[in-house]
Amino acid sequence: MSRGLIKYHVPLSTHAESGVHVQQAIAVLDSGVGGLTVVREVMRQLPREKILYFGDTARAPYGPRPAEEIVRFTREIVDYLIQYKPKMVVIACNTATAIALEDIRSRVGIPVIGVINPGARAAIGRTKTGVVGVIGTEGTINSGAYEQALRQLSPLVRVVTKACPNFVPLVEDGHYRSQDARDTVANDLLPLRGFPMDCLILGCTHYPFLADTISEVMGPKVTLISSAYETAREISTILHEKNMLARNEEVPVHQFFCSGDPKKFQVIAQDWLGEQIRLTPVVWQVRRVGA
Ligand code: I24
Ligand code: DGL
Repeated sequence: MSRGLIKYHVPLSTHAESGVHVQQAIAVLDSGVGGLTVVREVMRQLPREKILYFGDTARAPYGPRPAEEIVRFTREIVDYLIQYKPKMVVIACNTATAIALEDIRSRVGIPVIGVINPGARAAIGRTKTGVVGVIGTEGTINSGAYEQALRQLSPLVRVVTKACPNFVPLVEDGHYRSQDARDTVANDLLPLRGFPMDCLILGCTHYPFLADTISEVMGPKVTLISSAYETAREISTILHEKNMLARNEEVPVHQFFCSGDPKKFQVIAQDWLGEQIRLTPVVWQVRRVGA
């Protein structure tokens, strides 16, 4: 009797009732469109994985916001994405990682990855002088999260940090190849140039777009480290360790959510990812205090 049951047993899946296996996705979130750099790297390194992406474009940028808001916004996004039963959450925004990673980790029962540790690990693996530079938004730099991550990996490392609040607007205005961009970058990185650093972590989703200019200013001895590549490697390692890598033959259908103008999001995402995307606009239910 039990043998028959085993023979016709339907394997458990997230949608066991229907008997149809639905692939569990990797949930990726960001303050806006910058996290698409991580998405593109995951699509390249892990082409079988289904991605759910949330860009909080209505409330970006997060960089200048108080920590309390960033924690609250990140919780809201994770609560939204968790409905889709993802297998992992990736916080692709450096500012949200710096401020909310531990909070989110303590609240969900699936692996949560940020963009700070992967970049920090790459820098520690590469530095010979033991001096590592970090640039990011005000939120990221003021949190001290990079120093903490780097020191945990290598207690004697010397860390030099600098907030560069002018860089995100340069990229978003599309003027990141202009003379104005070169002048701004040269001026804002001036305080870093006296240090014997040989690695500089681009601790913000947008800075890779300024990489050529940053490299020109810092000189050929400084290796730039961007987190998108390193984070996708980390996702791959963790999914492999937990035996959770996707095994499907067919190409996954990704899904994108954004809280702001869906047309603007779609234009940037399709341009950057080089393919058509399925987009769902999200309207937050805002409850005003006293209303
Ligand atoms: N790049 C970014 N953000 C923008 C932009 C850009 N506009 C042009 N480009 N706008 O980030 C942010 C504000 N928008 C977001 C959408 O909703 C409305 C508000 C850079 C990361 C992109 C992955 C230039 C641009 C582009 C496509 C690819 C790359 C890029 F249009 F730099
Ligand atoms: N995504 C943010 C980060 O990586 C940059 C844009 C913002 O300030 O929201 O820190």
